[in-house]
Amino acid sequence: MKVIYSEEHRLHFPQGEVYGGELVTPFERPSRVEYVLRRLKEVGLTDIQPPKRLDMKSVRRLHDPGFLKFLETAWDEWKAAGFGGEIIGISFPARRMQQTRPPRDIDGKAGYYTFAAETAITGGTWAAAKASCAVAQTAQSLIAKGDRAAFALCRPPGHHAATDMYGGYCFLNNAAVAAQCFLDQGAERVAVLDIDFHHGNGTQDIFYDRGDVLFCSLHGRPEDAFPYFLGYKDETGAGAGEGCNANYPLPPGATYEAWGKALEHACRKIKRFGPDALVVSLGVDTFKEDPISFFKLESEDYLACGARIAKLKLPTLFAFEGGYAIEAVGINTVNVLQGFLEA
Ligand code: SP5
Ligand code: ZN
Repeated sequence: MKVIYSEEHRLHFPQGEVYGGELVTPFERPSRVEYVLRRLKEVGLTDIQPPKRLDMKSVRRLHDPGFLKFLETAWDEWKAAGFGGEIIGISFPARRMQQTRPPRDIDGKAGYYTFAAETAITGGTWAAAKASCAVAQTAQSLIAKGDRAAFALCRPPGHHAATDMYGGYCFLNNAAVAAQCFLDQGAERVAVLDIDFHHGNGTQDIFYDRGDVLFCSLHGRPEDAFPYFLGYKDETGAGAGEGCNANYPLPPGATYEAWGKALEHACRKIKRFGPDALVVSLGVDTFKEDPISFFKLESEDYLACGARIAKLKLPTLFAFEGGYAIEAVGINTVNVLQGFLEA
């Protein structure tokens, strides 16, 4: 299995994340990727290639033009406004407020285009987000050309990024863009399986009313877990997409016993959908020692998870998402890939 990776991820390293009312070093930090790279090398997955140039066409197909312009220009506008820190939206268009008029003011615009204030934007964020998305696109093209599977070592992650909102450490939805690329190149149907601890609200949002993408997400139930406001079981899709969205919210403390059952259910649903390709949003914040999550998966469980995914016998793109128990992130992520390869 080839691995696609860009060093440009390092351009995105905010100093602060709002957590418990304090600014802390972000959980989503560059060293996460170093641990994955180290583990890949340890197990002999050494075919690691840089991405080709980003194709903005598929990005524009899924993300709003005003949102993309915002990501591109936000830092300059923030500096021009005289602010000394990183961009953190703090005012949001909440209930009964205008949600369709982006303000001119950069402070207002930041709030307009985000849904979670923990995610800061810095001078290098846009370049890193584009490189991360290019990583996913390049992995997709390897599979389109016949590879059975590929690992897109994306950073920053993507599954929280909606059509016109960033947050949850995500800016561009790498997995969604990869899925769209498969469709643009002739696939009839694509499935996205999201096994990150958090609900993939962005991916759900992007494909909610479409019948050509099945989205399945296993995650901490919204009553208790970020992003809180989406990810319930009764969200099943709309219009042509009715029945093409499946959420598996699970309670605190879930081990592989419950989680694996949900995975089994999702995999059967994917099989019935009959997709031409599978995109896996691969987060390992389901691990028992993750500092911001509440599932209790063990490192060996990730081998079983990868093996189950392999049984689908689909061309499979793994896109890296979350996972913050830094030192175990490498082992757990690569265990999914090894479980897949050895099945
Ligand atoms: C890609 C990804 O995994 N994004 C996750 C973003 C989560 N950010 C919000 C974290 C809030 C955590 N609250 C934890 C409470 C612990 N008791
Ligand atoms: Zn996550």
